[in-house]
Amino acid sequence: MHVPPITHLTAADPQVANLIEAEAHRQHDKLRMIPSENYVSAAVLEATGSVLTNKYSEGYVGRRYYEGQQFIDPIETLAIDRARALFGVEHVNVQPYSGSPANLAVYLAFAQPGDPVMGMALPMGGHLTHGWSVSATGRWFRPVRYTVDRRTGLVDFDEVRDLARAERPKLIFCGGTAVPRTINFAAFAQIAQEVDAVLVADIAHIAGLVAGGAHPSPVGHADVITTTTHKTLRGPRGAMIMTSAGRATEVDKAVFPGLQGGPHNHTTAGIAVALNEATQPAFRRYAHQVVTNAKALADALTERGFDLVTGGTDNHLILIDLTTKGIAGKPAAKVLDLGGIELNYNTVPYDPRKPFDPSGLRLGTPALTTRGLTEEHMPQVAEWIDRLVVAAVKDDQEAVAAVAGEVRDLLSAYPIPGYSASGAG
Ligand code: DSN
Repeated sequence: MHVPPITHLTAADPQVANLIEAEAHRQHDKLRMIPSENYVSAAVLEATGSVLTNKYSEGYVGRRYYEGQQFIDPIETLAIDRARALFGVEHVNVQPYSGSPANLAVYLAFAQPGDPVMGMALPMGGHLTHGWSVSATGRWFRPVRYTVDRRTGLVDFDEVRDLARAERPKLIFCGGTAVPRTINFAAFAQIAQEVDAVLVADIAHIAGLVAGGAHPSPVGHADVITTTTHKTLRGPRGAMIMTSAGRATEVDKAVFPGLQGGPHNHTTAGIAVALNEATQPAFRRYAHQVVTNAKALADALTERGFDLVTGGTDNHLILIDLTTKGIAGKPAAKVLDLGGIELNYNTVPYDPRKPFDPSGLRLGTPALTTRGLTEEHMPQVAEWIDRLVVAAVKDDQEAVAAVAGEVRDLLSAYPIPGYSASGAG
């Protein structure tokens, strides 16, 4: 059952309550390997589900448009101060509703409609908001897209430099959603300086690794850093923009009143709690374990003949090209889910297939590491993935059910916040 029990909701709206209970159960029984997902702590859950959701607070600390901010201002101040200390930055805006609005605010702050803006192409591992055509950022600005090297799968800085010199983008985004390797912030910064562009490091995926010292920090290289708060950072669904004192006003004005109304105060409190958790030695160990697990899993998958984009990983994320396995990403992902392993189908660089039916799988270790799994478990996880991909090719439903049972058995020893298998609150 859900922990804490959702008794009021069960009485008031059993339909919604039952769906939440079912989702909590699902999150307990599945090996959750979508690399952008995690389990927040019980403390973050409580902050997010609190009365703070009742309050409007347009404006910033000490400068609000509504009364009654006696407790909201200190909460937002705590979140800001904790983020500043954790990441070592001068200014933080904790109000963006999520990653896409955070990135949009950066466009609003530092570019004009029609300006050239540069980012990694979505099929190469970038994000929609880095100028992809279906996003407002690709429609209202003039996107310039860099790729990755066809052979290595890595960013080709000669290409980035040549494009930047030719197109003179106002913004250069680095980071993405399917980047399995360390981001070379210094190399991007050198190019951005040369063409007088604002360098934006989108560290949504790796923020927890940066905070925990398991990935180099963009601070000192990027002019602006955006991140969601709910991926490796293990907070509630939200976002932050970090920058220098000199760019603070432009960023803050872009978030409010430029794009948003009242901040989600319950989220701000959850972010503050998560940031405090991220300063603890246990979080540092967690961040390093995420990477250790991902590397161990990448090795075990490679031994089983899986073709990994870039040949492995430096962070929390692995991108598999399934072409050699004789199955596309989507049907494989669906069977893996039935077999207890939740991940997502994904394009791989230079994918000959369509984005809605691509060649790859994207998976990662943030959530299973939160549960307590270590590198010793990764050969078993690779074996399950292998069996499920074979089962998908052969349409072997018995094999799928067998793996799902084994996954459940293992996970029963690794509790999650928010759910109790025994029913004990
Ligand atoms: N949806 C996020 C991810 O899965 O990477 C990016 O926005």
